[in-house]
Amino acid sequence: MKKYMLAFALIGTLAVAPGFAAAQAMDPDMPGMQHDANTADAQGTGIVKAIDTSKNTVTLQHQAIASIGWPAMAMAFKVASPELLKTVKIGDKVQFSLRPAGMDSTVTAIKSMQP
Ligand SMILES: [Cu+2]
Repeated sequence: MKKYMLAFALIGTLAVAPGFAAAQAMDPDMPGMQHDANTADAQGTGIVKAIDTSKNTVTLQHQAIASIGWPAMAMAFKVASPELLKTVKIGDKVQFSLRPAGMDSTVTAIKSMQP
């Protein structure tokens, strides 16, 4: 009896392992995984409240961003490139693109809107 149970246990392990490995290998290609930042960027609008070139951040009073479920708020964002901070000034109304990651979200593009 013990021999049979061991055999079943081994067969069970062998049957499950390949499926588990395949599922893990497929994860990066599953829809909804945001491994390609460009296609996942959210769009927002807001007003520039502060610019910090030493920390590479811009503080935005932004409108709600429905696509990622964010309410309107003021917060500091890292910018993808220091060059982005040169294109806007405090008080500007801006459109921006965002790579969403909670409080670590990064602004990937920003431009002043025409008044
Ligand atoms: Cu925010």
